Amino acid sequence: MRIDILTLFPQMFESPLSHSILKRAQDKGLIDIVFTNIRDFATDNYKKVDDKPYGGGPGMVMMPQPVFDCFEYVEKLSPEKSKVILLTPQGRKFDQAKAVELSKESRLILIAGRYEGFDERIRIGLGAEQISIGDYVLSGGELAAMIIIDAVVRLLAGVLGDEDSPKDDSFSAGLLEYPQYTRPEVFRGMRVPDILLSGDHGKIAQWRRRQALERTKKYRPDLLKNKNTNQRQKKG
Ligand code: 4GX
Repeated sequence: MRIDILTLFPQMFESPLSHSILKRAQDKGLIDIVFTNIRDFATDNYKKVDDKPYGGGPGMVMMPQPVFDCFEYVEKLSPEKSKVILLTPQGRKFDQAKAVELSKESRLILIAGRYEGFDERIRIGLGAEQISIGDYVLSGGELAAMIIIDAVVRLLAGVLGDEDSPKDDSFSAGLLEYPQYTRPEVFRGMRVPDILLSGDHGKIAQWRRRQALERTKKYRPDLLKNKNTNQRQKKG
């Protein structure tokens, strides 16, 4: 998968992308992440990319010209068909189903904006899908883009080892995970449940399913309510 990121702050991505799974995915050549700085497409001497809103009001708005020029340049860098994503609070809320959907694309172009927003013509002109990572206001789209990259890349074939297959994740079954334990058997007086030490794999699997369901009921009942709806949506 190729991932292009249009941003005013490419350095913000350096640390998250150079550790652990995201680093390994790049080292193995499973993903190719390319940054393009929107500011490089500013045309005046001050490299200006924002301006005052028409009609007045506080804050600044991202100008259409640098974003359009940057986007058109990036699109031509590679021939694959791409899915264009704009990070914004007004987008559809990102979830695991969307991560799975995006993991099937061969190329993503993520646009991370700054300031109080984009000139509306950017939204209209680029034909981008708008995605929000949640109902809160960030100071820019960069962290949102990183969250999407992280959730998507770990789903790509070959990125995770066999042992930590994404099939076992919370949400892949629409439930939270069952409780996990590792050594020692007793820690500060707290014992590992006997069933996990029994060696009865059938019983263990049954216990885990039950625990996952109980936990979901207790902590995230909304997931159970949405479960049928989500499945119906998936089937179309
Ligand atoms: N989930 N923000 C984007 C600036 C902006 C506004 C409108 C383009 C259009 C956010 C979120 C988020 C704050 C990122 C405003 N750029 N992004 N930014 N929540 O809050 O994705």
